[in-house]
Amino acid sequence: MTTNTKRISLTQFLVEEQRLHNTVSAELRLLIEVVARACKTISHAVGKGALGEVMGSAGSENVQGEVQKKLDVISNEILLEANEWGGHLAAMASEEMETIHLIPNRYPKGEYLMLFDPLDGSSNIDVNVSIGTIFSVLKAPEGMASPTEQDFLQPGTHQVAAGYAVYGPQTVLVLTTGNGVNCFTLDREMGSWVLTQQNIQIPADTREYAINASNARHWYEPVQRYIGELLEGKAGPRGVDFNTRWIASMVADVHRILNRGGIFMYPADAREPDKPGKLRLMYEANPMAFIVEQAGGAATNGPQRIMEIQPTALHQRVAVFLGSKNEVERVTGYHQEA
Ligand code: FBP
Ligand code: AFP
Repeated sequence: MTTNTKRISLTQFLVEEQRLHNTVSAELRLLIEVVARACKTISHAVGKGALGEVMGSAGSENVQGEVQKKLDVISNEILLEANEWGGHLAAMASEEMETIHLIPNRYPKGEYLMLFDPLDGSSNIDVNVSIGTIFSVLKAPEGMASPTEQDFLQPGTHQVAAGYAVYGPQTVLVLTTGNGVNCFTLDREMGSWVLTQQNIQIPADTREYAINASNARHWYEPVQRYIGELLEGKAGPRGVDFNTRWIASMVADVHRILNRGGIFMYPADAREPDKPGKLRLMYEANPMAFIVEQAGGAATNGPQRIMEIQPTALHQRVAVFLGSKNEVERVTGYHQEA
């Protein structure tokens, strides 16, 4: 990984990506720039906190029956508005909306579909802990007249771009177009994204893991076995002590792992046997899996590679194990044995 690069803007970076890789079209480049601009606006709203009347509940529920925070709703609107008019998208889907959002007839339509979680880490919004935005871009099927939900149900391997923004002590944007992973930091004075980390690589080994341990009594055997080993520390099979890190914002936990390794887990558990985990395949797991794999890591739902799952519903949930390759392979092996 290279740090402290000379000052390269997101625009310059994307223009160069377009020249180098035929997978990055002018439309895709402009789409990413629009998303990045929307993330800047969300960052500004998040930064205002109590001064901006953006805190607290919006008094509504999303399709999953979760209480929406004002910032969830504001961020969703910012992303929809920013991306409607550019002509790059055929339709959008959001974790906060029941069904897909078509581009209004007054605007031209493009060849891409975008899915997003406008504000990830809801429980941290009101307590000034890092939160973020996650997005995933797919190609719309060729010859499609008007997009339907079915057009979005493509496996993660079909993603042409994915990224996330973290609104933390700094605002950063992490991006992949399938050619490695790069990170941009928001220069708040200049209002521009500056390339600050190039070709990020996740170490294959780690001594850090992230899981909500309060659910331990509900975990299935492969997770019990794996975490049991980590807790044994020096006496366990790895002969080293492990450290827990759980921020409860997937964006922030993944960002830490991207920077110094680790394994993030949100398993399915015995509380609701029909519910395969908490996180959403299309808005959270697929884009994060794409980023993590592009950074040399791995991502599975236990037995299977996340990006190869054929989605069956827009808001489908999935178990998630991602990060440092050797640890993900180990816990994946335990699921396959079971
Ligand atoms: P939201 O979409 O409601 O924010 O849920 C996703 C999430 O906040 C993840 O970012 C995070 O990893 C996880 O839920 C935290 O879950 P828990 O509340 O069990 O710690
Ligand atoms: P520092 O002063 O080195 O940051 O340590 C304090 C602290 O980071 C505190 O803020 C945390 O609650 C705690 O340490 C975390 O400790 P673990 O490393 O044991 O999780």
